[in-house]
Amino acid sequence: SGSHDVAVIGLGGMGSAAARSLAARGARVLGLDAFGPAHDRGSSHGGSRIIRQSYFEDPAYVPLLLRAYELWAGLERDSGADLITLTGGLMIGPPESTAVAGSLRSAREWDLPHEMLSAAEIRRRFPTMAPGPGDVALYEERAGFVRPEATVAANLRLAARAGAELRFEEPVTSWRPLPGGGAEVLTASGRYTAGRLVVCPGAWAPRLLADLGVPLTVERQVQYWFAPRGGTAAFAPDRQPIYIWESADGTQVYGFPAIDGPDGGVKTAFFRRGEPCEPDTLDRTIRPEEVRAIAEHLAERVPDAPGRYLRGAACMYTCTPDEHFVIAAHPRHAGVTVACGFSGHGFKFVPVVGEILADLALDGGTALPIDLFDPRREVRT
Ligand code: PYC
Repeated sequence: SGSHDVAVIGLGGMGSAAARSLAARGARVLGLDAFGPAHDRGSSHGGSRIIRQSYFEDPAYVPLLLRAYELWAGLERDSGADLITLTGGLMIGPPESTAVAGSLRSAREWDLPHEMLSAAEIRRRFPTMAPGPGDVALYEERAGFVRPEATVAANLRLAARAGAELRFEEPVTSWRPLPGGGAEVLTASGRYTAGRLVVCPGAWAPRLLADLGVPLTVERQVQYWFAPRGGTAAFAPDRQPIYIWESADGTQVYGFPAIDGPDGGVKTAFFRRGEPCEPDTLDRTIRPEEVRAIAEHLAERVPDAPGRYLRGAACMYTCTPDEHFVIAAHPRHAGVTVACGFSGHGFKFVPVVGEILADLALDGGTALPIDLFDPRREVRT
């Protein structure tokens, strides 16, 4: 209804942050989502996401993380919500593993506070962890977790307070640039026009950004909660850090402390090992054999964590071939900005991605370094 300065397609982590940043800068924003506010149908649910700075994926993420930490504090201040908790974090594995060697590379390149721990030191300081003799860890005090649903809800509240029109249960069926500038968006029940478009479609990117030129694959990922053996006391957030643990074969498992009290259990999952899926037909049933597989894997590393299985939740990753994000002006359509392909490690960047998307949509560029996320890059697989 009426014309807006910017329409934002998708109000999950990235879209809600974009809507907030755009509205805060005075843009008349329309936000559209296929489901309700802070829903669990996409990739922004499950109660927790890891945040860390010594980024093993590539040192180029570090300046964005440093800015993200500032913005997380601002988002908490502006919303009054409790969104980020620093518990410390362990990146564990053989010294040459990506998790350890990559984290150390970023820590050194950016002079980030960190400690290298031997297996014996890991065991002494963090008694829940049972590293093998060949394991070491990079420990960083500034790692922790953020709250995805509360973050999306906070962004949406702040966006609405700044005047954004947010429409839910309204799936976008198509969009197109208009010949005279601006764009048209069609939904299941309406037609909208806006001067600019910001497309944050999550797992629906293969459909809504089909001509982006980046091959995206959507993966089913399961998050599991267990009641630890012996109770949650040893896993309390002031004792138990978040961890990403890489095995010699490259498998990564990650986990959180008991962040929701004695009955909430501890969350764990495999990182980057999902089966291909379609977002509209995602199998949300958790299979006994997958619960068994994670419990067995974890039992060898964090022996008391996989006590009694509590529940699981299916989620999705939208992956690029090199697992780096796509954040850019659309290479083929003026006035269209895109953010997708977060490849399972995007949520910690939510506030800085919102800032970048507002920069790109309103100013046509950003001072933050985003070359790694260019959809026209040569992708290494
Ligand atoms: O980005 O830290 C991360 C992460 C861990 C597991 C999934 N994503």
